[in-house]
Amino acid sequence: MFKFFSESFDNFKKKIANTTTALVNNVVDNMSQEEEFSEFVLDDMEDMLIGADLGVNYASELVDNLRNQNKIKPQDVKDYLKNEFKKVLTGNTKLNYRENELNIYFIAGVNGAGKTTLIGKLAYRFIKEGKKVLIAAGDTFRAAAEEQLDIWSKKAGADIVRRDKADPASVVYEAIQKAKNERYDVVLIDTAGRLQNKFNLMEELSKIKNVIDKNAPENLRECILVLDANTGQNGLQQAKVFTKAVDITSVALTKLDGSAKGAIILAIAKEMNLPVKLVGIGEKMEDLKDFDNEEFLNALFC
Ligand SMILES: Nc1nc2c(ncn2[C@@H]2O[C@H](COP(=O)(O)OP(=O)(O)O)[C@@H](O)[C@H]2O)c(=O)[nH]1
Ligand SMILES: [Mg+2]
Repeated sequence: MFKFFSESFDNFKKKIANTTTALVNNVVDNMSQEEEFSEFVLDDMEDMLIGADLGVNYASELVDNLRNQNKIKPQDVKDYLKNEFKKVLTGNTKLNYRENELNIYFIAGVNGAGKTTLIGKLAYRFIKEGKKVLIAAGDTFRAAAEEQLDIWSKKAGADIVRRDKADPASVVYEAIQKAKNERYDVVLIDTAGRLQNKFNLMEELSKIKNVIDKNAPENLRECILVLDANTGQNGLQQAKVFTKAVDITSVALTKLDGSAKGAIILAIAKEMNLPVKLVGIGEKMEDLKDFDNEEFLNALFC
C-alpha cells in the first residue's frame, strides 16, 4: 500500500488530475446533495460519464445499474464507480519482454499520436537497463520523420537502420537481420501514420508485420497501438481499424498529462479487451510510465 504514496504516485496523480475531475470528482460532487437516484440525476450522471469519454454504451450501463435498486445511494457513487472500474481493469499490463532473447516491438498509430516519441522513450529506458537497442525507421513516407527518429536515437544512445525513401518492409527486414547477427536485445519499429489513404497504410502495416512473421516470429513481443489520450472515443475507432490490419496486443496512451479524457483507458479495456501497458505523461525522455491498474484506480479515487 505504501508504495502508492511515493513521489512518482503523487506526480502521476497530478498528471491525471483533469481526468479525475471529469470522470470521478464532478460526478461525486453532483451526487453529494442527492437523497435518491432520480431520473434527472441519473441523466446528469450519464452525460458526465459520456463527457469524460467513457463511451455511450459503458456510461449507460453504469447508470442503468443504479436504476430500480435501492442498495446503492448517491453518496456511495464513488465506491460504486471504483468497484465497476476494477471489474474492467483486469488485464495484464506488464510489457512482454524475454531476457537473453531478441525482443521486437512493432509500433503503430495515426500521425501525431506520439509513436516516434514513444520509441525514443522506450529506447532510453531499455538502454538505461543495459540493453542493446536498434531502431528501425519504418516511416519513410514523411521526410522529417526519419530525421526526428535519428535525433531521438542519438539522445537515447540507440542504433538505427535508416534508408531514406526505401520500402519500409525492406528497412524492417534489414533491421531484423542486423539485430540477429549482432545480438541486439531490442528492436523498436517505427511506422507511418498516414499514407495516400487508409487502405495503403493498412496494407503497408500488414506487409511489415509479414516480414516479422516470416523472419522472426518467435521474437515479436508486442504490437503496440499508440493513441493520443486527447482523441478520446475516436481512439476506440482507431483501435478497431488498426486491429484489423495487425494483431494489436497492447496500447500506449500518450499525452495523458493534462488530458481530461483518460477514461478512454477504461473504454478500451471494456470494449476491445486491450490493455493499456504504457502511458506518456510529457514530452521528455523520462516521461514514460508503466501503466498499473491498481495505481490508476488509486490515483483516480484517493
Ligand atoms: N504532452 C505530451 N506530448 C507528447 C507525448 N508524447 C508525444 N508528445 C508530442 O506529440 C507530438 C507528436 O509526436 P510524434 O512522436 O512525432 O508522433 P508520431 O507522428 O506518432 O510519430 C510531438 O510534439 C510530441 O512531443 C506525451 O506523452 N505528452
Ligand atoms: Mg513519427
